[in-house]
Amino acid sequence: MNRLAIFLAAPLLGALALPALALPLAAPISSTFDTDDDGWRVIDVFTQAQGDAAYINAGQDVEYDYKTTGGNPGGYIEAIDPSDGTFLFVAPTKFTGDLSAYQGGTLSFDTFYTPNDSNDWRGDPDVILSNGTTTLLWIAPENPVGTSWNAVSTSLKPGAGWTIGGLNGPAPTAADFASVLGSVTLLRIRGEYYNGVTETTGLDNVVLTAVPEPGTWALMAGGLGLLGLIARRRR
Ligand SMILES: [Ca+2]
Ligand SMILES: [Ca+2]
Ligand SMILES: [Ca+2]
Repeated sequence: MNRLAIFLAAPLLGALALPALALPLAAPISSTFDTDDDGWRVIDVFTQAQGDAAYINAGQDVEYDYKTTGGNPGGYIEAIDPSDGTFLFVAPTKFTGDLSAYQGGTLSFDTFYTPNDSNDWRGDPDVILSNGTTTLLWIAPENPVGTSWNAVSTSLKPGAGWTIGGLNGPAPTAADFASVLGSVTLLRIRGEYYNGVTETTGLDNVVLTAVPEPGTWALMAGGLGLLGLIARRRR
């Protein structure tokens, strides 16, 4: 292509590439508890059997507190262990439905519990994600350490430590993630961290983030390259 052709073609190609720069990347879904509890609930289940259907699906609502300060930053929610069963934070509906756009993305949240003993209770998953048929569980390699806010994060893809149906279940495939994320019916986050009816657990900054597909990056890079070419040619 000679220089004249590039000069003529570049603006056209640039215009075609511009939409790629704005390819819709699903916006993060988040609860920062800045103004209220954002529709979260806390449930207590009266069994500790890992992966048991009741453990995953059932539970009884218990009271918890919305705090306007002391979060990371601002407001957060906090629950006091209500029984010797397991208690969990239950996400509102915005964290359910078709979340396919978040496959391969990350789920992160901040938590603390007090008193803190990072070796104390490892019997419950940190995250439960289900479509009502297949349930994915994830537990961090270690419990949070210390009584101040801890950042916890996992990836929604194979190889990130998820299991199916129980903490000792098989590892999910990409197809399993696609199935669950296609119609999420529940997202629950761990509250139970300490053996005995002892702990107070806080939750803040729950964020579901999509990551661009490799193809998106390529298109963006291509678009940027064309814009650079146009800029050079116009000088
Ligand atoms: Ca907050
Ligand atoms: Ca408990
Ligand atoms: Ca406890």
